[in-house]
Amino acid sequence: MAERIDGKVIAAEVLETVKAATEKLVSETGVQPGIAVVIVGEDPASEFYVRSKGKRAEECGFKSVTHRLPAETSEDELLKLIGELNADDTIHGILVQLPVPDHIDDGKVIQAISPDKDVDGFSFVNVGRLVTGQLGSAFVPCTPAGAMVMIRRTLGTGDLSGLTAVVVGRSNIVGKPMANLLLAANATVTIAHSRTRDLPAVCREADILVAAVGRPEMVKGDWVKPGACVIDVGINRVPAPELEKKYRVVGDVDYDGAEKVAGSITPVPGGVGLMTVAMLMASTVTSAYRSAGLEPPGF
Ligand code: NAP
Ligand code: LUD
Repeated sequence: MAERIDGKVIAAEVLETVKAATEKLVSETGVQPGIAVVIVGEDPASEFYVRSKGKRAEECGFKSVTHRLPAETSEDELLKLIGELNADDTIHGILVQLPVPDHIDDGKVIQAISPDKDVDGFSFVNVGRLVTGQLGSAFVPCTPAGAMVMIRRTLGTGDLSGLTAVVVGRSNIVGKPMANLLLAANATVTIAHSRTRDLPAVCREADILVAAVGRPEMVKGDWVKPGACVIDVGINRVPAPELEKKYRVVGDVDYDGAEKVAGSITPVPGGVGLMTVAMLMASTVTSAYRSAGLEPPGF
């Protein structure tokens, strides 16, 4: 049976480091890290994630501001708010929760955030830094950054030389940055997607298998190489009439099948999702250290 990689435990460790770094920054410079999270519209899942970000930020000792805007907000209004947050010295991290309503161009919104405050790591500057291997100055997207922390803790090393990694999914927020991080760690990386031929065979090659597809329990146990480290990024709500809330959350991996074959595996819920929120706090305290001209802690 595979080792279960516990997102709760690892996220709590990251958050402890953030808290200690915040206390140090405040006592040495008087600067309190500040984060602004913007949500447009009322998607219940986004609302849940944003609430959790606000809670964790307060626990870390940050100034935490959540801007809740109605679904009818115009693109110009949103861009104006971002301009104000860019100019606000008490805010070190800005995040616009995605997706935004269709009438707003998310690309425009993402690029409007100052790269120095882009704790999501979605701006061209931060993507460029990641792709060119300048990890010391990049903000890295929180979900793949969190997945890397889990991989490092599980395999006991940040050097993945000689290991084969397969990332299923090529989105800009998960798949591509994940592949770049694995490459920077010296893994031999394959990116698979909906046009990949014989996906099960490609997955079976992976010492590290990352699923970021958005299809409930698609990756089966017999797609997993014996002993592999399996990272399930998927968050899918599937109908569950027997439950009061009428749905349950499952990943992109068939956990019961995969845990019989894998060496280690992340659960859903309780896995990568918790790391996403913890790494957002890590990036925000990092941003505050940089703005104060100090060397941030490593995560
Ligand atoms: P996305 O933008 O929809 O991208 C999905 C990717 O999967 C695409 O590259 C797509 O290929 C590929 N794909 C779809 N069907 C496939 C199939 N049958 N076989 C092979 N590849 C297939 O999704 P995303 O934003 O990356 O998110 C992926 C999952 O992670 C979702 O469940 C999402 O909810 C979850 N997520 C979780 C967190 C977290 O914190 N845990 C954060 C972000 C996202 P093409 O490019 O060819 O279309
Ligand atoms: N937009 C994200 N949109 C969606 N899971 C998250 C997320 C927490 N700009 C921007 O926060 O990084 C982002 N930046 N994302 N996501 C997904 C994505 C964004 C996903 C899961 C969780 C944030 C989370 O807390 C828990 C878990 O996996 O245990 C609970 C899962 C549940 O729904 O019960």
